[in-house]
Amino acid sequence: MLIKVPPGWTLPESAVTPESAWRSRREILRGLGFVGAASLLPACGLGVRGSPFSGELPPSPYDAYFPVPLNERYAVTERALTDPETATTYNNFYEFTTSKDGVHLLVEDFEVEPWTVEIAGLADNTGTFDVEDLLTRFELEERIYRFRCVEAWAMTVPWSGFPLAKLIEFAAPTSDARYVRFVSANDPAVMPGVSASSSYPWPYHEGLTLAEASNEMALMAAGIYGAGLPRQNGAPLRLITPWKYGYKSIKSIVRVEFVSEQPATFWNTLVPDEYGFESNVDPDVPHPRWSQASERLIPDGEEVPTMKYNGYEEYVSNLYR
Ligand SMILES: Nc1nc2c(c(=O)[nH]1)N[C@H]1C(S)=C(S)[C@@H](COP(=O)(O)O)O[C@H]1N2
Ligand SMILES: [Mo]
Repeated sequence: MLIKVPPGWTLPESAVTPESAWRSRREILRGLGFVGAASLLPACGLGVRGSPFSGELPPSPYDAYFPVPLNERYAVTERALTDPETATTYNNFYEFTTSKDGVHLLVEDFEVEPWTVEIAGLADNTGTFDVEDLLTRFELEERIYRFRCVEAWAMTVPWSGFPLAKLIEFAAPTSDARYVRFVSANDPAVMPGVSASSSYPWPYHEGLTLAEASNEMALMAAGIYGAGLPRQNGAPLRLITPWKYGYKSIKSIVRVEFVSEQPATFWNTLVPDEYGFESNVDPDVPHPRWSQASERLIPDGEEVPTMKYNGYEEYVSNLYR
């Protein structure tokens, strides 16, 4: 069970108790037509049951780890959850295809079990770890986060996983480590997009400062909607940095490396004028080709104002003073 921590921003009166938070969330889920029998169990103790949904997701070898308790500190109250079908069929995963609605149709041969993650570089506890070792080593929790793609669409998703800070603590970086570099799987034999975009700087790679990576918001996600992460969403383990544009949230991670210099990143290498290293969500900094002042909630297309740091200013602004 998770320890209850006061929410980081003011919640409406109706959402301040575990029961009411759980109930209102169930109502959202029921409104979307996917409340199953499991969700009718009462909220237990201080925690809240994790997302009850799993029926419409493709089976995952990691389903047995989920659902996990919802951590209410990370609720989203001003907008509804995105339905799971949208979140699992409208994807950016260029290793497969640049067509968002085609990714989920191309992942069939992508094997995500067994899977190892290499912890490397400037740290005391480097090595190759089975992903199941990580999923049992760190307490898993569910968090509902806004997710904002640089292309100006947004969704709201219940991710399950563990804070990246826990993995960093486990890795024990040395005092020379100032950045964390992440690398995705890259297997052209089962990823048709790699050869189709052969001039791209594969493997997909990303980076954060060590301070950003240690921030409580940075989540290593292995589940979605109370089930194992579908391959199109970056199984078995991907990063979620919800205050940054979606391309920082690297999928299907095989390597986490502690380094002293700012690492190159996939999109910054490809189009340096359009995609920086930091990439924080900011309504006042337009993309060179479009405004970032508003965003489109998928699938309905409702336009809402973009929030600075995607609404997570209170958690992350101390990183940028
Ligand atoms: N390895 C890898 N990770 C990636 C991408 C990618 O193409 N390859 N796309 C990024 C982008 S642009 C976005 S918006 C999100 C999309 O995540 P989703 O499909 O789970 O919504 O994944 C990010 N992580
Ligand atoms: Mo994106």
